[in-house]
Amino acid sequence: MSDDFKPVLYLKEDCPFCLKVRIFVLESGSADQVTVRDFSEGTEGETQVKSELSGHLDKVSFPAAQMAPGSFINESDDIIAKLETLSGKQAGQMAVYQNYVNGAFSLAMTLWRENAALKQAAASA
Ligand SMILES: N[C@@H](CCC(=O)N[C@@H](CS)C(=O)NCC(=O)O)C(=O)O
Repeated sequence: MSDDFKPVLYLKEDCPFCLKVRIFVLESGSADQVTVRDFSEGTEGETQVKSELSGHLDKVSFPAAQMAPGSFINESDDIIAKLETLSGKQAGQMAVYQNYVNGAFSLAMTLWRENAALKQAAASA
């Protein structure tokens, strides 16, 4: 493995799961230990990232990460666990991260589940 390799994070704009990873990276002070590939929905950047990841993940979702050359993972919590090891910092000790996960992120998940249930009820009415 090249000594120069930095884990690559594939982060979509406006994705609440990606924001968890962004906050972890910033609050842990590990921004210089990773390379971030940012893109927005519907852009050429998204097409490129998806084709780059498609052969490496069963199902492409974001955030995704290449933690070592050729070793790809997704699932935000799995990525954060790897970044905890890399940075030596614990998400549980981070005030901004915890504030986001327990506040806006949790609310977004609740609203998403309620919306999905309402759509399902409306479709079967
Ligand atoms: N359980 C996953 C959920 C990730 C997820 O649903 N990400 C959305 C974006 S917010 C996604 O990848 N959607 C498909 C896409 O954008 O192509 C995680 O924690 O990483």
